[in-house]
Amino acid sequence: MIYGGMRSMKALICETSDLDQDEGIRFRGYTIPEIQKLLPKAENGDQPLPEGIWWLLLTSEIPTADQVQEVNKEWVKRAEVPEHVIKMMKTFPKNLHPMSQLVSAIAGLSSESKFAKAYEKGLKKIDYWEYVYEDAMDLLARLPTVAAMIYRNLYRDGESVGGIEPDKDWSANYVSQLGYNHPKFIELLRLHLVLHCDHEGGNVSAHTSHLVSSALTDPYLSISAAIAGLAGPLHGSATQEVLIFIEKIIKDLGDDPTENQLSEWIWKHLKSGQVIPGYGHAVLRKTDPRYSAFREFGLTHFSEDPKFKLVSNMYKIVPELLLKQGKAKNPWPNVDAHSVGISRAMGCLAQMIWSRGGIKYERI
Ligand code: FAM
Repeated sequence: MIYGGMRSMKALICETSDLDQDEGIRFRGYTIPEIQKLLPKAENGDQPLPEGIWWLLLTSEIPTADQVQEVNKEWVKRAEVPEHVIKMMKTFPKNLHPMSQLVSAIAGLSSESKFAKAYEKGLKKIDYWEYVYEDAMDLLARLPTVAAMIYRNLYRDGESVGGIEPDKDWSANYVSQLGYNHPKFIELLRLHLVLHCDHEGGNVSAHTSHLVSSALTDPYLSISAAIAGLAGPLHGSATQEVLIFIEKIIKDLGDDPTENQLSEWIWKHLKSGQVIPGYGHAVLRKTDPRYSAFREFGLTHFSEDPKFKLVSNMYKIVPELLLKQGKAKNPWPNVDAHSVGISRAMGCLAQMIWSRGGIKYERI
């Protein structure tokens, strides 16, 4: 089992979510459709606000609209990014991958860690979780601005991201800092940030932050380590791999290939020994319900988009080809087949706060 990557070895406790191989993820016991129904939405919005999933992961209670407002007000108050991190990000070269930039920027933010400062002054064990909570709130408040700065530095010639607008929620602020404002994009980002937030404790990014923070490394450095794990093409960067994969198909076959053309192209790709990004999973043995939620959103809002239709056709073709190849235990799409670091920080930090309530230094 160790050589096989410790698949299904029960070795971790996770308070915040539970992953069943046939049903998929439950956040504090709630399925994705339940979350979409029960969590507060923005005015005229149809997707849950990420501030609400953060409340749920931390407390196991469905928040009221006022409580969600409270979270957002706190994040608006705490959103300022220190000058030395902004300066550092401006020096990054264009060939430094955005995930490498995010890892460095979050590590640079550890100058602000209230946990590290309190620990130096003799913080009592019983109080660890409170300072991890403070750092978690400060980091989540700052992440969208950091991510938007990286995006603007790389793809918009370093244009200013602008300030945080107090009357906007976390997602709406993030979208405008990226330089967009389409209401459907804001809704899609809300869904994205909720669905990617947590996936139990055994995946690479969640386990990395759990392991690193068990040494009482501050939350900023622990999340920086987690994002390094998330940067792996078999994990979070599979989303980028999927985009590259789709662009390659479009380059070779155009954006409306027949099912036969698509099948032949993908089979050739498989036989070349490469993986099909966005398919398979180490635990799931069914279609990832996060994929289904994104697919629903696409069918509702942009069913005629050529790339959406191509992804839909892959859903008809890829499982059969993976079964035909006979290696993958799960031939179905995972979340990346449709859409990551900002959101996963919520789950890692919520687990970290609970772990500092009593889980010790990990040493296997
Ligand atoms: N395309 C081609 N081959 C695949 C495959 C895929 N989508 N999924 C699994 N396989 C292969 C796998 O490489 C292994 O081959 P070898 O025996 O030659 O090493 C074989 O099938 C058995 O693998 P498995 O036990 O079914 O899956 P694992 O638990 O080893 O790996 C994944 C799970 C996710 C790493 C694997 O499915 C994969 O590489 N998928 C493509 C990359 C991807 O989409 N990753 C994102 C996963 C997502 F959930 C996330 O973490 N965000």
